[in-house]
Amino acid sequence: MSMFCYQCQETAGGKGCTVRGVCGKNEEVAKLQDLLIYTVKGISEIIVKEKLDVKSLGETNDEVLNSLFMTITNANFDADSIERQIMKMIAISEALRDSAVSSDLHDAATFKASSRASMLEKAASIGVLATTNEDVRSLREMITYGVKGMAAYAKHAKNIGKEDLNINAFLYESMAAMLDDSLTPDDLVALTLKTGEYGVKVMALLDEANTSRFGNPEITEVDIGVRTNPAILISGHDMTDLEQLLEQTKDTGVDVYTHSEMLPAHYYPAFKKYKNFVGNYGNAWWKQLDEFVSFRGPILFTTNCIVPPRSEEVRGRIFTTGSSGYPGCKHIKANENGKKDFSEIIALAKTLPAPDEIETGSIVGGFAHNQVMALADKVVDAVKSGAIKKFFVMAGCDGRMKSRDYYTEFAEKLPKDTVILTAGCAKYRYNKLKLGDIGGIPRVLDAGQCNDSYSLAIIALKLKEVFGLDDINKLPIAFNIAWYEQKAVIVLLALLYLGVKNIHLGPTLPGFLSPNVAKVLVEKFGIAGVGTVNEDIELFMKD
Ligand code: SF4
Ligand code: SF3
Repeated sequence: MSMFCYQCQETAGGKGCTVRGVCGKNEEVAKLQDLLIYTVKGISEIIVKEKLDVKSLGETNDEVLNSLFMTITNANFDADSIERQIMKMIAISEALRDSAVSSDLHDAATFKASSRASMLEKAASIGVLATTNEDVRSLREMITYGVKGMAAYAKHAKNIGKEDLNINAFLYESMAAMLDDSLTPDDLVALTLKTGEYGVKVMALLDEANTSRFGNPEITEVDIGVRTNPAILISGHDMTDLEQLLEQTKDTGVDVYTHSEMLPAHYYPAFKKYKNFVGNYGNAWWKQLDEFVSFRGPILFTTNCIVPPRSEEVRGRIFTTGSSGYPGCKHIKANENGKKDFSEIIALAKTLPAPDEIETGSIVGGFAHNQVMALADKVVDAVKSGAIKKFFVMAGCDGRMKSRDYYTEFAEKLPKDTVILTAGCAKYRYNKLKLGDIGGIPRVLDAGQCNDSYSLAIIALKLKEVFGLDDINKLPIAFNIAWYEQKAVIVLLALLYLGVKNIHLGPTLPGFLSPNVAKVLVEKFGIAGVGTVNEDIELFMKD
């Protein structure tokens, strides 16, 4: 077996990618990513064993977040940049080790590599399958994937200047624990829940970062058509990249459109002042192969999800920044003050045609916690009067599997007295359907990006309080979540930590769940997969 990865929903056969990733990740990149995670574990062990003060570890904190983020599905396919990051991490661990007193450090904390070949050789023995007990492996990987999602959100918050060092400390604690063979499955189940606890904290931190810098999301109609100016498409999740791009393009005659997970940027008041911030182009990430062709202008990836481009022409228009990367695509780095120079992208845009129109009209979103609270009386009245029978949290990711048509059909067939609460790119399965409203409340309320699932949890907790309930599970809210990559894992663990039971997870259950671990999730939390649309709606409406 040349590689092994089962971190995302599209893993081959639902079991693991062993030759090449369904995502397009090749063996070399997969192995280098495994090794990068190994360096994170080693550094974490030194920090934990030596009781180093996280406050004094500025650069290490940042590079560890970056390393974890680089290994998220569809974020970085560039072997060279992953190799450079491994070298950086080895240098960091050497520096930390020089002052260490512990003599029993794990191999992950002490290994060195000087060439790509030695890295690949090492990687062959330290990957996922190096943990032979399948339940321990399953729990270790679930925690690691949750931590990757946590790191991504922490990095976005840090880019806005917000940091909670307790989160960084937990990250070291959990990643060091991945090397500890004395931990039992029960210990690891407890650590999984603790990961969820920190998942809530990191999403709260990012919410605070976004809203304090860009204002509270508000109800917004976002245009999905095009204008006639040349334009740049921005994808991924990082708002600070968008902010800089808008500043640099504002008087240039170049328009800016969002793609996929960047759509919710339109809901923030701070971006509304830019006249060249036109609208959203296209759909969820996996449709980019066609949509980037018709967009015609440059595309800037700030994070996942990148799909390997089909043609050189499109590849030549793709730029990456932050933790993302793709071989042959220009990577824009920040300077020491965090500033990025996008002039090359803007210059390229000016030489290219305006986007082809692929649809017209608009979509509405911006229902994050503050906006929904402003409508709270209306919402509560609608529930009390019976106009709204049930809410369906359908947050999460989208993906290319045909079986995800389930979510479109589910949204279409839901009774008219129900409201969908969504966040993440899962929304593209139903956000352009004409599902109507209930007394002025739209039947699809989009809170924002996947991290804004936090808003949905806040809304649920608020409703619990308003209705005087002692248990979140007594609310008329059902959870039918779609997952794809590791940010969805941290969202899921956060919901479990908040006590949410009976979450349905689809379109398939994670390949990384061993039968015993899946059993624990079913018995302890009532986690279930999805069935047919009709059966599921009947089941949900019965509870
Ligand atoms: Fe396979 Fe997903 Fe891993 Fe890519 S990220 S190699 S598709 S499991
Ligand atoms: Fe989507 Fe990649 Fe998960 Fe942020 S953009 S939700 S899949």
